[in-house]
Amino acid sequence: MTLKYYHAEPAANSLKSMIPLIEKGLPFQSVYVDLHKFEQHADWFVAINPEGQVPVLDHDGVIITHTTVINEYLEDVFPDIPLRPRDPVGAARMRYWNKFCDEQVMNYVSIHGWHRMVSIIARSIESDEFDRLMQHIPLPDQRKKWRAARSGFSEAELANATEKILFAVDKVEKQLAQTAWIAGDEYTLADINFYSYCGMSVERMFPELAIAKRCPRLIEWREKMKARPAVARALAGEDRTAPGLRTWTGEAR
Ligand SMILES: N[C@@H](CCC(=O)N[C@@H](CS)C(=O)NCC(=O)O)C(=O)O
Repeated sequence: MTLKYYHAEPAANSLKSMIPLIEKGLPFQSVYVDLHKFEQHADWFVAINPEGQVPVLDHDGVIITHTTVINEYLEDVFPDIPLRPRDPVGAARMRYWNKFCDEQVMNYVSIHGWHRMVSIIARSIESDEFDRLMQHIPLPDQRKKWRAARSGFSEAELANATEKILFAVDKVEKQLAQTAWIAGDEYTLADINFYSYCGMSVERMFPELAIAKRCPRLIEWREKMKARPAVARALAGEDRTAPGLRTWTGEAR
């Protein structure tokens, strides 16, 4: 059996499926894809994932993409160390939170991350070269996002994203008043999901939101997450981001 995991820096999507691999004690080959060099759009990588995005799991030649799908696949194939409740109600609760993270959190944190990091990278590229790079991006929405990053996200888009993030942290804070972990009293993929997209970086990315004061339980939960050996190991992964641009990965290391 061989597992290969194609990923970028240990944050957001790349972190989200790396943690389960490590939690489950699965030996895997790590293949770093350098987003700073646009390797995700290179022919060799698009041949593996036609959508030109990381992460990707290759399990004995079977390619699985999209973190929530990868993580459920790992549960189905390697159930010995479970990160999904075995009872249907518990699993449904976990999936509810995964859906929330995927649809209501990921993209909004990402807009701020792109605004602070990808915009700077996108603007440092000459117009002709930028147009050439854009032609290699398979997903139309991703192409639009790269162009938006270069021209700049609007104040309204950024404010809307901040509002969504505040809603999310308040929702998680409220949940953590009732249960030890996000989807109940068990540590699950929902914790890994919210941590990777938002929990690990929200305080550092948005100091003006005074998260520690507003959401003390979230901070306590984040420390519990960071203290897990699997999470610590995943966070210690390679980071080729220029130190000044470490929007997501900075303080967690
Ligand atoms: N829904 C996908 C999102 C994957 C995604 O957005 N990956 C980002 C890295 S965090 C990426 O590959 N970005 C490169 C690009 O868009 O050019 C998942 O869950 O895996």
